[in-house]
Amino acid sequence: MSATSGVTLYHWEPNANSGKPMLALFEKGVAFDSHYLDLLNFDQHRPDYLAINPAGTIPAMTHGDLVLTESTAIMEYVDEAFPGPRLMPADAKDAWRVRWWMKFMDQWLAPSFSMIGWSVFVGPSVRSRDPAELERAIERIPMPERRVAWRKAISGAFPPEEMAESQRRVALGIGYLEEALGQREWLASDHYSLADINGFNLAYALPLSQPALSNDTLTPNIMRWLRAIYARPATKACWALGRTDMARRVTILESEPA
Ligand SMILES: N[C@@H](CCC(=O)N[C@@H](CS)C(=O)NCC(=O)O)C(=O)O
Repeated sequence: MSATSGVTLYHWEPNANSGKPMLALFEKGVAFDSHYLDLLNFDQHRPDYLAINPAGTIPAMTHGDLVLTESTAIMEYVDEAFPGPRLMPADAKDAWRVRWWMKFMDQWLAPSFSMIGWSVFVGPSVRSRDPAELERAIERIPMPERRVAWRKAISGAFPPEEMAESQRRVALGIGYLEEALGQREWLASDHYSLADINGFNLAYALPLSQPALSNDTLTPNIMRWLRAIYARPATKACWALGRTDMARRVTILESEPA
């Protein structure tokens, strides 16, 4: 997509934190220059990207001279700065609910999904590489806490109690989502909103990653919601930018309800 909007998005796969501003831009119909960074190749720690985001994390977005970081804050900026369908409800109570869900997901639920993802996908994807080369890549990471996360992922040394706590939070989060989606069509209001975009980026692979907890029998409302978001043209366009097997996992949502 070529950008007449002056927006460049630096992103990895169309999921998790990268997927949030990607999907918001597609929903708003904002053309942007897509700059794919391969997280597994440590592209996010190379000097040309650190010149844009010195923290060395993805995503980042530039709009003219402005450099924006933090995926949820970028989504809110995109919604405010560009025309197109509003993704934050005008009604105060609905807007509060959108922000409640985004806070809950970003602070409490997403780190648990992330820990599980890093232990089952990111770590195993890079573990077979030359240890000296990996160590040099880790030394270049600007944020100490990200160095710790990479070391844990590579060694597979996520403490069992931390993994158990992450699994507990994911199970609880699934329960909250199912309950909310039993009350209304979308997560936070009667209209599709940033809360749905945020939630989809966490939960799209639940029927694959947590099949005993999330499926058509146990969580029919989550499954209805995931399939409805996946069917949106913006979601299809967004996920077409994925390059790895991880992005292909979303096609589980093409299955018919059981
Ligand atoms: N709170 C930030 C988190 C950004 C973040 O940590 N992104 C991860 C990918 S989802 C990352 O860049 N990891 C790269 C690394 O740790 O090397 C946001 O929401 O944008």
